[in-house]
Amino acid sequence: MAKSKYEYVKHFEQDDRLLPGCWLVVRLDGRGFHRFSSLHGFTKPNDLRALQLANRCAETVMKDVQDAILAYGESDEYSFVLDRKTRLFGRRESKITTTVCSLFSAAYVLYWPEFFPETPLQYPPSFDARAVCYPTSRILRDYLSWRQADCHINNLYNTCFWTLVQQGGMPEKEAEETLRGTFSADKNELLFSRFGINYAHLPAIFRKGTTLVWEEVEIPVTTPSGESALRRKKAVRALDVDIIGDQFWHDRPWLLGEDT
Ligand code: DGT
Ligand code: MG
Ligand code: MG
Ligand code: MG
Repeated sequence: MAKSKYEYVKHFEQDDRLLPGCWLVVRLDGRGFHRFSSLHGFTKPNDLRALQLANRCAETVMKDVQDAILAYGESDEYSFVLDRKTRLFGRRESKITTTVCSLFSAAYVLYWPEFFPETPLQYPPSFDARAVCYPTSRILRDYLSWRQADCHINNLYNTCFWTLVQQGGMPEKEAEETLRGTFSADKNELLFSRFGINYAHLPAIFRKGTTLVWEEVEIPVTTPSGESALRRKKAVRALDVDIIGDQFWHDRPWLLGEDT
Protein backbone atom coordinates (compact mmCIF):
# COMPACT_ATOMS: atom_id res chain seq x y z
CA MET A 1 0.00 0.00 0.00
CA ALA A 2 1.30 3.44 -0.91
CA LYS A 3 2.41 5.56 2.01
CA SER A 4 0.93 9.00 2.43
CA LYS A 5 3.31 11.92 2.31
CA TYR A 6 2.54 12.48 5.97
CA GLU A 7 4.00 9.16 7.08
CA TYR A 8 7.36 10.69 7.81
CA VAL A 9 6.03 12.23 11.04
CA LYS A 10 6.26 8.75 12.55
CA HIS A 11 10.05 9.17 12.66
CA PHE A 12 9.69 11.92 15.24
CA GLU A 13 8.53 9.36 17.81
CA GLN A 14 11.23 8.35 20.25
CA ASP A 15 12.23 4.80 21.02
CA ASP A 16 11.44 4.19 24.66
CA ARG A 17 11.92 0.44 24.90
CA LEU A 18 12.99 -0.58 28.39
CA LEU A 19 16.21 -2.58 28.74
CA PRO A 20 15.86 -6.25 27.87
CA GLY A 21 16.33 -8.91 30.54
CA CYS A 22 15.65 -6.55 33.44
CA TRP A 23 12.84 -6.68 35.95
CA LEU A 24 10.42 -3.86 35.23
CA VAL A 25 8.80 -1.97 38.06
CA VAL A 26 5.95 0.43 37.48
CA ARG A 27 5.22 2.60 40.51
CA LEU A 28 2.06 4.67 40.76
CA ASP A 29 1.57 7.38 43.34
CA GLY A 30 -1.60 9.32 44.12
CA ARG A 31 -1.37 12.90 42.94
CA GLY A 32 -1.98 15.37 45.75
CA PHE A 33 -3.34 12.71 48.10
CA HIS A 34 -2.63 14.90 51.08
CA ARG A 35 -5.57 17.00 49.91
CA PHE A 36 -7.55 14.09 48.47
CA SER A 37 -7.41 12.08 51.71
CA SER A 38 -8.42 15.01 53.86
CA LEU A 39 -11.24 16.13 51.56
CA HIS A 40 -12.68 12.59 51.55
CA GLY A 41 -12.33 12.10 55.30
CA PHE A 42 -9.71 9.34 55.34
CA THR A 43 -9.11 8.23 58.92
CA LYS A 44 -5.68 9.04 60.35
CA PRO A 45 -3.07 7.69 60.32
CA ASN A 46 -4.47 4.81 58.24
CA ASP A 47 -7.75 4.40 56.42
CA LEU A 48 -8.48 0.71 55.94
CA ARG A 49 -11.11 1.43 53.26
CA ALA A 50 -8.61 3.41 51.20
CA LEU A 51 -5.98 0.68 51.47
CA GLN A 52 -8.49 -2.00 50.51
CA LEU A 53 -9.70 0.07 47.56
CA ALA A 54 -6.10 0.43 46.32
CA ASN A 55 -5.63 -3.33 46.77
CA ARG A 56 -8.76 -3.96 44.70
CA CYS A 57 -7.41 -1.72 41.91
CA ALA A 58 -4.03 -3.42 42.04
CA GLU A 59 -5.70 -6.81 41.75
CA THR A 60 -7.47 -5.52 38.62
CA VAL A 61 -4.08 -4.55 37.18
CA MET A 62 -2.51 -7.92 38.11
CA LYS A 63 -5.33 -9.77 36.34
CA ASP A 64 -5.43 -7.60 33.25
CA VAL A 65 -1.78 -6.76 32.59
CA GLN A 66 0.16 -9.70 31.27
CA ASP A 67 3.30 -10.74 33.20
CA ALA A 68 2.63 -8.82 36.43
CA ILE A 69 4.14 -11.27 38.91
CA LEU A 70 3.87 -9.27 42.13
CA ALA A 71 2.62 -5.94 43.41
CA TYR A 72 3.39 -4.02 46.58
CA GLY A 73 1.26 -1.20 47.96
CA GLU A 74 1.37 1.24 50.87
CA SER A 75 -0.02 4.72 51.56
CA ASP A 76 -1.11 6.20 48.20
CA GLU A 77 1.33 4.18 46.09
CA TYR A 78 1.52 0.82 44.33
CA SER A 79 4.47 -0.88 42.64
CA PHE A 80 3.95 -3.54 39.99
CA VAL A 81 6.73 -5.96 39.09
CA LEU A 82 6.67 -7.28 35.53
CA ASP A 83 8.56 -10.43 34.64
CA ARG A 84 12.06 -9.74 33.38
CA LYS A 85 11.20 -11.62 30.18
CA THR A 86 8.00 -9.73 29.49
CA ARG A 87 7.37 -8.68 25.90
CA LEU A 88 4.36 -6.58 26.83
CA PHE A 89 3.95 -3.76 24.27
CA GLY A 90 7.46 -4.52 23.01
CA ARG A 91 8.60 -3.21 26.45
CA ARG A 92 7.75 0.33 25.40
CA GLU A 93 7.83 2.43 28.54
CA SER A 94 5.06 4.88 27.72
CA LYS A 95 2.66 2.13 26.63
CA ILE A 96 3.33 0.14 29.80
CA THR A 97 3.16 3.00 32.31
CA THR A 98 0.10 4.68 30.81
CA THR A 99 -1.81 1.40 30.55
CA VAL A 100 -1.11 0.41 34.14
CA CYS A 101 -1.81 3.93 35.39
CA SER A 102 -5.06 4.49 33.55
CA LEU A 103 -6.38 1.04 34.43
CA PHE A 104 -5.62 1.62 38.12
CA SER A 105 -7.18 5.11 38.05
CA ALA A 106 -10.32 3.92 36.28
CA ALA A 107 -10.67 1.05 38.75
CA TYR A 108 -10.24 3.52 41.63
CA VAL A 109 -13.25 5.47 40.44
CA LEU A 110 -15.28 2.37 39.51
CA TYR A 111 -14.80 0.65 42.87
CA TRP A 112 -14.85 3.80 45.01
CA PRO A 113 -18.56 3.47 46.03
CA GLU A 114 -17.98 -0.12 47.19
CA PHE A 115 -15.42 1.04 49.73
CA PHE A 116 -16.77 4.53 50.47
CA PRO A 117 -20.55 4.08 50.16
CA GLU A 118 -21.27 7.22 52.19
CA THR A 119 -18.65 9.49 50.63
CA PRO A 120 -19.25 10.75 47.09
CA LEU A 121 -16.11 11.41 45.07
CA GLN A 122 -15.49 15.16 44.96
CA TYR A 123 -13.23 15.20 41.90
CA PRO A 124 -11.43 12.69 39.65
CA PRO A 125 -8.38 11.24 41.44
CA SER A 126 -5.21 10.85 39.42
CA PHE A 127 -1.92 9.02 39.77
CA ASP A 128 1.55 9.53 38.38
CA ALA A 129 3.55 6.58 37.08
CA ARG A 130 7.17 5.76 36.38
CA ALA A 131 8.93 2.65 35.15
CA VAL A 132 12.33 1.54 36.38
CA CYS A 133 14.52 -1.36 35.17
CA TYR A 134 16.30 -3.50 37.74
CA PRO A 135 19.00 -5.75 36.31
CA THR A 136 19.26 -8.33 39.10
CA SER A 137 16.86 -10.02 41.49
CA ARG A 138 18.94 -8.72 44.40
CA ILE A 139 18.39 -5.13 43.31
CA LEU A 140 14.69 -5.81 42.72
CA ARG A 141 14.46 -7.15 46.26
CA ASP A 142 16.28 -4.09 47.57
CA TYR A 143 13.79 -1.89 45.71
CA LEU A 144 10.84 -3.69 47.38
CA SER A 145 12.64 -3.58 50.75
CA TRP A 146 13.07 0.17 50.30
CA ARG A 147 9.31 0.60 49.81
CA GLN A 148 8.42 -1.64 52.77
CA ALA A 149 10.95 0.16 54.98
CA ASP A 150 9.34 3.43 53.88
CA CYS A 151 5.95 2.05 54.90
CA HIS A 152 7.32 1.07 58.32
CA ILE A 153 9.11 4.36 59.01
CA ASN A 154 6.15 6.51 57.97
CA ASN A 155 3.63 4.36 59.76
CA LEU A 156 5.56 4.33 63.03
CA TYR A 157 5.92 8.11 62.87
CA ASN A 158 2.29 8.72 61.86
CA THR A 159 0.99 6.32 64.53
CA CYS A 160 2.95 8.20 67.22
CA PHE A 161 1.95 11.59 65.88
CA TRP A 162 -1.77 10.88 65.69
CA THR A 163 -1.82 9.00 69.00
CA LEU A 164 -0.27 12.03 70.72
CA VAL A 165 -2.84 14.29 69.05
CA GLN A 166 -5.97 12.12 69.22
CA GLN A 167 -5.44 10.26 72.49
CA GLY A 168 -3.01 12.59 74.20
CA GLY A 169 -4.89 15.78 73.28
CA MET A 170 -1.60 17.36 72.18
CA PRO A 171 -1.57 20.20 69.64
CA GLU A 172 -0.10 19.08 66.29
CA LYS A 173 2.88 21.40 66.58
CA GLU A 174 3.79 20.04 70.00
CA ALA A 175 3.45 16.43 68.78
CA GLU A 176 5.82 17.25 65.95
CA GLU A 177 8.34 18.71 68.40
CA THR A 178 7.99 15.72 70.73
CA LEU A 179 8.91 13.35 67.89
CA ARG A 180 11.73 15.41 66.40
CA GLY A 181 15.04 13.52 66.55
CA THR A 182 13.56 10.35 68.05
CA PHE A 183 14.65 6.87 66.96
CA SER A 184 12.42 3.85 66.33
CA ALA A 185 13.05 2.51 69.83
CA ASP A 186 11.96 5.83 71.36
CA LYS A 187 8.75 5.80 69.34
CA ASN A 188 7.92 2.22 70.33
CA GLU A 189 8.60 3.13 73.96
CA LEU A 190 6.46 6.28 73.77
CA LEU A 191 3.48 4.33 72.40
CA PHE A 192 3.84 1.64 75.05
CA SER A 193 4.62 3.66 78.15
CA ARG A 194 2.22 6.54 77.52
CA PHE A 195 -0.64 4.82 75.75
CA GLY A 196 -0.23 1.07 76.40
CA ILE A 197 0.06 0.44 72.67
CA ASN A 198 2.31 -2.39 71.50
CA TYR A 199 3.26 -1.27 67.99
CA ALA A 200 3.91 -4.85 66.86
CA HIS A 201 0.28 -5.70 67.63
CA LEU A 202 -1.21 -3.08 65.31
CA PRO A 203 -2.78 -4.47 62.11
CA ALA A 204 -0.08 -5.89 59.82
CA ILE A 205 -1.61 -4.23 56.75
CA PHE A 206 -0.65 -0.86 58.30
CA ARG A 207 2.84 -1.92 59.36
CA LYS A 208 3.80 -4.05 56.34
CA GLY A 209 1.69 -2.75 53.45
CA THR A 210 0.13 -5.24 51.02
CA THR A 211 1.89 -7.68 48.72
CA LEU A 212 -0.12 -9.27 45.92
CA VAL A 213 1.06 -12.54 44.42
CA TRP A 214 -0.39 -15.21 42.20
CA GLU A 215 -1.21 -18.41 44.03
CA GLU A 216 -2.84 -21.64 43.03
CA VAL A 217 -6.09 -22.24 44.86
CA GLU A 218 -8.58 -25.11 44.75
CA ILE A 219 -12.17 -24.14 44.17
CA PRO A 220 -15.14 -26.46 44.62
CA VAL A 221 -17.02 -27.05 41.35
CA THR A 222 -19.86 -29.26 40.18
CA THR A 223 -19.02 -31.48 37.21
CA PRO A 224 -21.48 -31.84 34.28
CA SER A 225 -22.49 -35.20 35.77
CA GLY A 226 -23.42 -33.47 39.02
CA GLU A 227 -20.47 -34.55 41.17
CA SER A 228 -18.50 -32.25 43.44
CA ALA A 229 -14.86 -31.79 42.57
CA LEU A 230 -11.96 -29.45 43.19
CA ARG A 231 -10.55 -27.39 40.35
CA ARG A 232 -7.11 -25.78 40.55
CA LYS A 233 -7.05 -22.15 39.57
CA LYS A 234 -4.63 -19.26 39.80
CA ALA A 235 -5.83 -16.40 41.97
CA VAL A 236 -4.38 -13.14 43.26
CA ARG A 237 -3.65 -13.38 46.98
CA ALA A 238 -3.16 -10.35 49.25
CA LEU A 239 -0.54 -10.76 51.99
CA ASP A 240 0.49 -8.39 54.77
CA VAL A 241 3.84 -9.98 55.51
CA ASP A 242 7.52 -9.07 55.68
CA ILE A 243 9.14 -9.08 52.23
CA ILE A 244 12.51 -7.69 53.37
CA GLY A 245 13.77 -10.95 54.90
CA ASP A 246 14.50 -14.16 52.98
CA GLN A 247 11.54 -16.21 54.18
CA PHE A 248 8.94 -14.77 51.80
CA TRP A 249 11.22 -15.41 48.79
CA HIS A 250 12.39 -18.85 49.91
CA ASP A 251 8.75 -19.91 50.28
CA ARG A 252 8.05 -18.76 46.71
CA PRO A 253 11.11 -19.67 44.61
CA TRP A 254 9.11 -19.34 41.38
CA LEU A 255 8.84 -15.58 41.79
CA LEU A 256 12.44 -14.66 41.05
CA GLY A 257 13.70 -17.82 39.35
CA GLU A 258 17.36 -18.85 39.49
CA ASP A 259 19.12 -15.50 39.76
CA THR A 260 18.59 -14.30 43.34
P1 DGT B 1 2.28 14.02 45.41
O1 DGT B 1 2.43 12.53 45.52
O2 DGT B 1 3.60 14.69 45.29
O3 DGT B 1 1.32 14.44 44.34
O4 DGT B 1 1.63 14.55 46.81
P2 DGT B 1 0.85 13.73 47.93
O5 DGT B 1 0.06 14.72 48.70
O6 DGT B 1 0.10 12.58 47.35
O7 DGT B 1 2.05 13.20 48.85
P3 DGT B 1 2.66 11.76 49.11
O8 DGT B 1 2.36 10.79 48.02
O9 DGT B 1 4.10 11.95 49.45
O10 DGT B 1 1.97 11.31 50.46
C1 DGT B 1 0.76 10.63 50.52
C2 DGT B 1 -0.31 11.48 51.21
O11 DGT B 1 -1.52 10.73 51.27
C3 DGT B 1 0.05 11.89 52.63
O12 DGT B 1 -0.28 13.24 52.82
C4 DGT B 1 -0.85 11.06 53.50
C5 DGT B 1 -2.00 10.70 52.59
N1 DGT B 1 -2.50 9.36 52.90
C6 DGT B 1 -2.15 8.20 52.31
N2 DGT B 1 -2.77 7.17 52.91
C7 DGT B 1 -3.55 7.70 53.89
C8 DGT B 1 -4.45 7.15 54.85
O13 DGT B 1 -4.68 5.92 54.94
N3 DGT B 1 -5.07 8.03 55.70
C9 DGT B 1 -4.83 9.38 55.63
N4 DGT B 1 -5.46 10.17 56.48
N5 DGT B 1 -4.00 9.92 54.73
C10 DGT B 1 -3.37 9.09 53.88
MG1 MG C 1 4.53 11.74 44.55
MG1 MG D 1 1.07 11.02 46.41
MG1 MG E 1 2.92 8.69 48.17
